Amino acid sequence: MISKLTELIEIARRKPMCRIAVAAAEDKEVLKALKEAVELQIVHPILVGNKRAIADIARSIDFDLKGIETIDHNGSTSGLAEIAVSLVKKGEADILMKGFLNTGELLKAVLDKHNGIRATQVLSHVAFMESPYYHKLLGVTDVAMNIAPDLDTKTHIIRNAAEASRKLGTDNPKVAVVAAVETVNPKMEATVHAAMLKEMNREGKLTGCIVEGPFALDIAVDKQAALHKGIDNAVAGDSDIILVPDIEAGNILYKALNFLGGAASAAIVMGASAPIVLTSRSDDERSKLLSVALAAVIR
Ligand code: COD
Repeated sequence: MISKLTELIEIARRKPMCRIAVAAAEDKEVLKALKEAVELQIVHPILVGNKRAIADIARSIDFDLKGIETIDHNGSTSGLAEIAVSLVKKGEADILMKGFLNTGELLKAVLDKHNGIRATQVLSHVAFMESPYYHKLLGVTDVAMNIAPDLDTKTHIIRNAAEASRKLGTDNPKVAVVAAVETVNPKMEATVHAAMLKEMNREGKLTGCIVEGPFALDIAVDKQAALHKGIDNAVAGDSDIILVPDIEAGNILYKALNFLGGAASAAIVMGASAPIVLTSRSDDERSKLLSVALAAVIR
């Protein structure tokens, strides 16, 4: 079981190098992360974007692009996303990475009915967080793709995150479905969904993980807080994955952990024919490198 994000780099280095298609590669943090990933022999990039801008940034960070393919595209960012996605579709790349473009634009190209790379019913994002205040990696899902998932979509989000967690070595990940409270309140949809997801898990309709909830966040991550509230089960205080109610709650939790909580993170989108590195534009180079390593480990 992986407990520190840096282990991802060690594991990725032991695997054969993979090819990564980067949409809108003209981004300093993206290129810095790729430079390091190349030096560590984790990936071989194919850069898509404005060739001159890419070359200028590469020069400024001493990234030697010799032997690295750059596909020059100066048109729309949606066209650029389509080119990067097509490289994965044609089997010329093993990982897709978002550079300096809008998340929605890349995801639309990924989901396109004819030219996209959708491989399962629902694609979803999972971020693995390493917090100084938690005893293991914590998967948080979905903080970046599914906006307001219904119950069925949440089952797929759990499946995708659990699959990622299993690939990191946690056989039967513990999933906490979080809400504002730990009791079911019909006026709070997240609590109703949590109870239903737990029931589906008990009935064998949602397998490969242990689902509990509704939990307030403290119960999911702090055993003492859970015991104090009279909740004692395998998931309380020892969650591997947190399922958030919607993108707003998730994105705020993710950024609070990163910017206020001293956490490090690695994140990908699961459910496409290749893992997608989809870090936020404000994520630093380290987070981007860790996400590339995560994708290389999971693919
Ligand atoms: N998985 C599989 N198929 C999907 C998914 C999904 N998660 N989402 C939509 N689809 C399919 C639909 O079934 C439909 O067939 C087609 O795609 C279009 O569906 P729409 O019209 O709902 O989707 P879009 O193209 O308007 O938007 C999809 C996005 C993923 C772009 C959208 O949900 C989105 O903008 N998400 C938030 C992205 C974002 O801004 N993140 C910011 C945080 S970094």
